[in-house]
Amino acid sequence: MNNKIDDLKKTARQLRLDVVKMVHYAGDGHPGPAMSAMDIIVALYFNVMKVDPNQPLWEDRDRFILSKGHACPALYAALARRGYFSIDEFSGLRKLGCMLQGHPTMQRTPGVDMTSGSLGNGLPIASGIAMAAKYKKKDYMTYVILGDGEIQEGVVWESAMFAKHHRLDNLIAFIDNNGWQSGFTVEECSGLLPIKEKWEAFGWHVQEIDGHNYNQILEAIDIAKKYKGKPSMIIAHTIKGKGLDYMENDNSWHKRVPDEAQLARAIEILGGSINE
Ligand SMILES: Cc1ncc(C[n+]2csc(CCOP(=O)(O)OP(=O)(O)O)c2C)c(N)n1
Repeated sequence: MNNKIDDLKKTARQLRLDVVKMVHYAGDGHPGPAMSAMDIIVALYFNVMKVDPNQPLWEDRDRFILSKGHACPALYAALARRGYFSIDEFSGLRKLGCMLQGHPTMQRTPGVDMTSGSLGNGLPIASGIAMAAKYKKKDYMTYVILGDGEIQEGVVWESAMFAKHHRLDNLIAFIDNNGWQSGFTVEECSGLLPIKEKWEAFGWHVQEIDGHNYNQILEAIDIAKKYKGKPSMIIAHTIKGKGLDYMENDNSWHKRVPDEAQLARAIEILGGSINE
């Protein structure tokens, strides 16, 4: 168990540095949101999900939707390090015609199961994919990560009702509960709180975890997979910018570019090198 967790932590350090490099070279992007979702993405791609990077469209694969699509450098780093495409693609982030667009684009990037970026659409589509699995008697799971600010979108709650009504226990959603949205805290912007009670009221099986603790992430997924008759929501308490001292909980990093010194500091903190 400990080796497994150590490996995941090591992978997450590498992927966090990938994000810093990608955004630095692109001169644009959302590093803070990528860092808060990173440990869930690493747990899914490097321990949990049944996928085959050589067959990105394999019918029986588990599906993943990054509904908060602006955090896509984290997903791109995971897909590349998992073997879907070369890390050479990182230098093309956000460039016209390149594989790695500013938001996930399923027609362009191998391994991306849904085009996202317009907030709110991930859970509706994930629910449809999970429903399709039920109809086709397939046993793949569908995973989706939502932002806490994102769940202000009305369509999220429409799909919450749908998934409960159709007993989609093959659907596991996460809320990346970092407390922030683009400008302010979620609390300042809306009457969203309390989040847990709302999902319970919508009939979901709900768990609350530390979204940077791999034991808790893996255990919650295990429990959710075994729970029958309801879709699962895992509310993951996270830190925006997690992993870098200058970025943690500083929401100016929602969309901001690390300079040369900040890239060097990231290498110092996370290990690795500029060329790996
Ligand atoms: C429909 C829609 N409205 C607005 C935006 C612009 N936008 C991009 S990120 C963001 C904040 C999202 O906050 P949250 O879901 O909490 O994610 P975080 O970045 O804090 O992890 C907004 C409003 C968008 N992408 N889509």
